[in-house]
Amino acid sequence: MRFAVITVLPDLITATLQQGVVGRAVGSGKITVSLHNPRDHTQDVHRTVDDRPFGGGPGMVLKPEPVGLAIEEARKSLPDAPVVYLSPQGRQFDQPVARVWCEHGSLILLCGRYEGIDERIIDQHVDEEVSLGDFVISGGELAAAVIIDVVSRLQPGVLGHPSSAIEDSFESSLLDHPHYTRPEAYNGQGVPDVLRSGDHAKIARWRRQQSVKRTQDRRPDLLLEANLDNADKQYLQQFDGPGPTSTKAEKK
Ligand code: 9D3
Repeated sequence: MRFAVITVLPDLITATLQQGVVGRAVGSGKITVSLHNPRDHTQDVHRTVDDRPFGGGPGMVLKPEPVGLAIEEARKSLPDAPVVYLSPQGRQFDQPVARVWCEHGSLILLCGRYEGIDERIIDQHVDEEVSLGDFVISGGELAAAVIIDVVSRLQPGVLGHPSSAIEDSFESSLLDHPHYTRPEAYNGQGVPDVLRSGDHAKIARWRRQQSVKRTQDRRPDLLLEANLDNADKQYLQQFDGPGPTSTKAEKK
């Protein structure tokens, strides 16, 4: 997978590229990331990348020419990559979007700063606009780092164990089960007996039930997408309250 990132703050991306899973993916050549700074495409002594908005108002806007030149530079090495603009106005990024982007083989990630980028850049260069969610971050760089991480994890061989990629939350539409390690007692709290029983079928069943119950409690929206089997459904039934259609009055 090949990424190009257009950013006026490249240092916010480089930390991600040097550490952990993404760091190893870069080191082994499974992903490549090039950085393109609009400031390197300015002509004036101050290397100006921003200016005041037409129509007035607070804040600054990224100027179109340096951003456009940085995109064109990135395009030379990734001619077929869609240009993705990270912005609060985009549709929300999720695991299915990441899987589709994997198929492209390359991505150009465009990071905004200040109030945003001149709209003509979006009209002329941007294929997709995505947001991480309904909260405010100071620019697109941390969002681009998240996207590089998510998409890199989907590349063959990037995760140590192939089943890790499949078992990741949201691939199965179920939340993860709890995890425990040594010591056996921490601040007086023990570990569930089943995990020390050595009965691997029983452990697998317990973990599945924990996942299913947590998903029902915390993310019932995900449960609609999950493939629950009869054993899962039967397990959940014990937590059913007297629903509105099962009251004595309505049963008649
Ligand atoms: C005044 C209105 N704000 C827009 C909602 C101003 C504003 C806030 C944050 C303008 C730009 C930004 C910078 N944010 C991003 O570039 C960004 C972002 C985000 O803030 N939240 C979630 N996902 C993303 S992706 C890029």
